[in-house]
Amino acid sequence: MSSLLVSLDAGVLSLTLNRPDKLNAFNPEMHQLIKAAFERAREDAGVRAVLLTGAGRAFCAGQDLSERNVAPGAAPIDLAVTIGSYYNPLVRRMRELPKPIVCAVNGVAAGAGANIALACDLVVAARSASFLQAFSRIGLLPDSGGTYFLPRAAGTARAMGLALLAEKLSAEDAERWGLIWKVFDDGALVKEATAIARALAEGPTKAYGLIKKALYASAGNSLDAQLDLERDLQREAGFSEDYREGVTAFMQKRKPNFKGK
Ligand code: T3D
Repeated sequence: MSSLLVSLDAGVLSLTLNRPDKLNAFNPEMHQLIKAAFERAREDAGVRAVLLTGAGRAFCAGQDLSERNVAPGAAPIDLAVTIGSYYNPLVRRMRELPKPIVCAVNGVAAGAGANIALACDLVVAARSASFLQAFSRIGLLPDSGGTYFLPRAAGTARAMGLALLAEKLSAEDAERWGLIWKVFDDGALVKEATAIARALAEGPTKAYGLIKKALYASAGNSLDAQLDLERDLQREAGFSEDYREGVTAFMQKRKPNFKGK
């Protein structure tokens, strides 16, 4: 059975991390498959939104630690290699994808699994799900963007507490702290997340890509620079077919039929 399930339906590319016995921990095969899936998401015009979730009771437990269990006296593994070749490129690929990524956190999201969830554009979670910066429990620091996303979304005090104490954060607290968009009852998560992804897949894809660009640039920009960026990106949006359709539909008092162009 593949460690990543991939399917395309109604413009939504669904990606399901699929190593449930290991709580969907990352191994090299899963990294290769998710890389290929996000490359497809970028290249395939038929993909207008991505939905990422996990199989079984967990979303993802981060790195597969059975691959890190070195024998006493053996040389340590250089973690910069996997971070540089897998985790960092994945987070960059997700943030740079000019299409929206919805993450449905169906259970515990730990280690890199938590931060890959937070790297998605719109994160929803089951009420029973949780987020765990598990790293310090094994002598590491948060990676996969954790030290970037957490202080910006939750503030340094909360980011520090999560990273140092490595306590589980409930989905409801993650929502309250502004780390994620919404919590749904467990039984409703799949339906709600799919509905969100489908709605996005029917939307003005180009504008969504530009929204990602603008919002993700904001943290590093002055107001002046951000105003200039908004002007430049709005120019691009204004040249899109979907903008023309959006205004025409508004004037004709009908629902717009966006094509993602
Ligand atoms: O190494 C590099 O390349 C650098 C990059 C690092 C990125 C990272 O992600 S480092 C952090 C790695 N992840 C963790 O430290 C989390 C480890 N897992 C846990 O802390 C717990 O499993 C959870 C809190 C996520 C869930 O706890 P619980 O009690 O619900 O489940 P469990 O019993 O611990 O796990 C169930 C099974 O999944 C169990 O296997 P078994 O005993 O039934 O055969 C467990 O060993 C396995 N499992 C869970 N997480 C991992 C894992 N197996 C391998 N790797 C895992 N990360």
